[in-house]
Amino acid sequence: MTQVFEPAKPIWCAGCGDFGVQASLQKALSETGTNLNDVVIVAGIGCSGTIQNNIPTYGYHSLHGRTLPSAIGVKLANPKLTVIAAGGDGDGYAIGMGHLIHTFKRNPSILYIIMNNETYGLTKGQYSPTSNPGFEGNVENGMDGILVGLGVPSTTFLARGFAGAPAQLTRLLTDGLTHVQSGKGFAFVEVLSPCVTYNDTYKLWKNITYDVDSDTNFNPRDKIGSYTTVINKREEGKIPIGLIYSADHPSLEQVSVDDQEKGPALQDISLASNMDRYEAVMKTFLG
Ligand SMILES: Cc1ncc(C[n+]2csc(CCOP(=O)(O)OP(=O)(O)O)c2C)c(N)n1
Ligand code: SF4
Ligand SMILES: [Mg+2]
Repeated sequence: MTQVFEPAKPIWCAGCGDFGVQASLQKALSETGTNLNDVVIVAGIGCSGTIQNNIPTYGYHSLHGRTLPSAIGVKLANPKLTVIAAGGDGDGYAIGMGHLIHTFKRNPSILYIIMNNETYGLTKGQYSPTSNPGFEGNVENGMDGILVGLGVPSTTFLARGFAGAPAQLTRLLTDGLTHVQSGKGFAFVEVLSPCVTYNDTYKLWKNITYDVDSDTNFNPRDKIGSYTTVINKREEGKIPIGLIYSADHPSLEQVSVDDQEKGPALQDISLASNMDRYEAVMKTFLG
């Protein structure tokens, strides 16, 4: 008997930016003609990570900060899947930061969405790596994930959207999906997604976002120009949004999976079918 997965109802507070992220992601999946049976969403721990319960794709709720290594494992096992990793700024920029840098470096064709609300929403509003000084006793300046991505030579796709600008967000997620579905590598989309309960930033972000997509002098293929714009706008107190950088570099699955049409998850790995190879391996151990 075929069992059909019924998506859950979102558990987010009314007005949470994550509703906008989910709506835009669902539109982007539809606009790219993606078959939801071929999608796996690997989610982090946090309010944002519950997105994987609400969309009728395959889903995996990972450990806190471990979305990217889990998502890379799924992609390498079956490169034909569309793999989406999703989580919060705490998940991706605090406990998961080491994985983020190495994922830029490895360039697997995975779409990664960080829902940045500049706080740990699920654990009731502590400061996070992106929080401003003064928020909940924070004394440190916030970091910018886009600048981290620009610092890694093999980065291929960097964008930032805003839950309060849904048309642009849908376009960025559509472009990110197209990037990963063409096997071009890692597509990183940070979304400014306000936490209305612990850090309501809708009005502030509406005023301080700077849209590079509307700047006719801005070229996302020019790395130095992207760097300069992000740094200069940050110094002016603005947050750049839009497609910030795109480049070409071989993807992880291109350089590491022998047969992308038939990744390890699709091969017959039973002992009976692989006895010759098993015996050959054992001979190398036993001499
Ligand atoms: C290993 C581990 N450390 C800490 C926690 C507690 N914890 C759960 S969610 C979270 C942070 C959530 O913030 P974020 O990732 O920004 O997601 P949001 O809820 O804001 O969407 C923390 C610290 C945990 N679950 N596991
Ligand atoms: S606590 Fe904040 S991040 Fe979590 S669901 Fe509510 S508004 Fe969204
Ligand atoms: Mg958060």
